Amino acid sequence: MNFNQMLLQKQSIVNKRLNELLDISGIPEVLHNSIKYSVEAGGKRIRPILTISITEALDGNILDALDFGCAIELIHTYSLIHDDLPAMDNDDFRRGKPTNHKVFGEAIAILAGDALLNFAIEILSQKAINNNNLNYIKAINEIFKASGARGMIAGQTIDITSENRILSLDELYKMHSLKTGAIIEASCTVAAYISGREDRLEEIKQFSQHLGIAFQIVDDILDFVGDEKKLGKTVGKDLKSNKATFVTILGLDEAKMKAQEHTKKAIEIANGLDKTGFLSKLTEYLLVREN
Ligand code: GRG
Repeated sequence: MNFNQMLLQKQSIVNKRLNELLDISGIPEVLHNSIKYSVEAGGKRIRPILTISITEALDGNILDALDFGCAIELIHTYSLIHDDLPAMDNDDFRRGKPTNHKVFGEAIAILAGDALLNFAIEILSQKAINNNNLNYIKAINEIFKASGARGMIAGQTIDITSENRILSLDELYKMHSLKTGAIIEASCTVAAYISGREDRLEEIKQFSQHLGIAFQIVDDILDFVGDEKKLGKTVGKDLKSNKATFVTILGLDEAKMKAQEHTKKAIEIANGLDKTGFLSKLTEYLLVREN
């Protein structure tokens, strides 16, 4: 199997498991539809694929890693639903489809995001109970530290409160390392806990930090270039609002160079982590992706 086939296979495994996890009774119909609408709207499933791939490389339990990764994907989806709300980024499209609040209204979109976060906690705590495993509790702790007020929510707060002020490059790094980087890092580090390989934690952290920065720089570049395939974004919005991005601060060429540098460093570490080469190819794919 080549890399693209492996990626598609992993995406389809994640999608199937997400489907099963969300096939629950007892939820008001409109809420269930709203949750499924956003989870099934697509997405690259990068975070769960990182969790599964690193766990595989460390000889950990892949099925448990799949559930950890899917729970992280639910948290990611909640963050996107809330980020799109009029009170936040006020976006009409996400993943090429109308945003959740455009279809279901703001109140249901807020509740769907809340429900997704709570589902994630339910799925993960059930895993820890079933396995009676302290390492799983440590992994859960990492995930919610990363998504909470000292992680993703801190980053989102910095982003929102700095709207009328241009951030410096250091501030931009800091904001993104919290807003996007923390969850990407947790998607990777949980693999060390699931596999009982805390000895690899530092290496995985280094890998995920380079990957997270490269990922965000590429996101800014794609936004800037306004690729036609990127239907879910308002092209040029950041430029019009004078918002700092890696492209507005560094310029397009230097931003591309920085993304390449961080990708190169991530790949060097990935080669030591995963002998199959999938992780380094995934890292390369994130650099050259078109959405
Ligand atoms: C509302 C608490 C709260 C937080 C929102 C992550 C986030 C914080 C906002 C998303 C804003 C954004 C578009 C950031 C750029 C990087 C990013 C996270 C892109 C989307 O992630 P992908 O590319 O998306 O993995 P898919 O659709 O593939 O899942």
